[in-house]
Amino acid sequence: MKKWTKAFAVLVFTMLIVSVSALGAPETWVVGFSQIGAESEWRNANTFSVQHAIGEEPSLLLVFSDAQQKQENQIKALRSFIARKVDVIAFTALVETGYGPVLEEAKKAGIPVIMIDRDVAPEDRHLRLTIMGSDFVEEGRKAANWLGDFLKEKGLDDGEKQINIVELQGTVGSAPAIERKEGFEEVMNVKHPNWKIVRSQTGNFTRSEGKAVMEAFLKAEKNIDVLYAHNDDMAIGAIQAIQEAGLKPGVDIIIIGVDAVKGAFAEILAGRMNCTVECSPLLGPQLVQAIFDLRDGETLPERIYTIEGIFDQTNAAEAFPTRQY
Ligand code: GYE
Repeated sequence: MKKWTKAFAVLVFTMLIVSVSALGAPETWVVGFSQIGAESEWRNANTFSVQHAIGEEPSLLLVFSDAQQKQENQIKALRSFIARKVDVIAFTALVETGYGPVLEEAKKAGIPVIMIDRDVAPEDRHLRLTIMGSDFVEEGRKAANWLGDFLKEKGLDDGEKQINIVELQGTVGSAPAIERKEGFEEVMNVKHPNWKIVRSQTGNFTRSEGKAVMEAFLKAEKNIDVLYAHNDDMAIGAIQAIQEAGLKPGVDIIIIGVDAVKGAFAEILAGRMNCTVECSPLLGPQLVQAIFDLRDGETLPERIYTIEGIFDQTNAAEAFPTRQY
């Protein structure tokens, strides 16, 4: 082969390789994920799920930031993602309000924002692309409906005598705290006029604060029939307080939590807790799917809900072995 023919053949071959690999390999996307902290079993499972799902994808690069329960840290992280021109932002809002300006900045920079788990306030929702996660209002309704059925079945509610409920709320101003309260109260107001929330305070979704607040409730109230905790960690903390006060959790006081983490299953199986409403933290795979759809130019739905159940002493033992978190 003449020299120039050889050179030409090499050139054509190289061009072929380059174009084939450009066609085959997807463009690498940088994903900025702003997590709120590590306050509960749920949160740790959620962080792991996202890190793991993104880590498995060679065409995605994760930039992770933990706000340690401080909104200002979270806003700083979002601004650094924008400055660094990430391709997409995934973010859980610690509380609903206060993110308008930074979301405007992301929009101006042309960076799509996918909320996972906790949404921002209704007036800022036009600034983000979609939200994926649970229906917290529905979780509150499920908790109240479970309680209604349970009390009826045990003959503990004649519809007249007051049922005294104490409530451990999640982080003040966060979507799950607002909406789990709303859903529970909606059912209570419509169907159970004799139920009364006699005390309600935040335990910040943590075991330690759940315990401390329950101790205060027990000192202030003589007759507590039910504890409704906005998450399992607070319920588990409260169980300790109830035991230390010489009462039997799950028997003297009916206990309902939300999340369905393994710790709650252990309490239900030991008879110290009565029910947990499932809220799945395993959002990583669906986040990755949404990012791929976006990269492929597809339009994402406005809301992506996870499908969830409810567990009590009738089905916890059967479900326990297959639980992933
Ligand atoms: O229920 C709680 C966590 O936002 C749904 O936050 C989440 C909640 C979850 O700390 O355990």
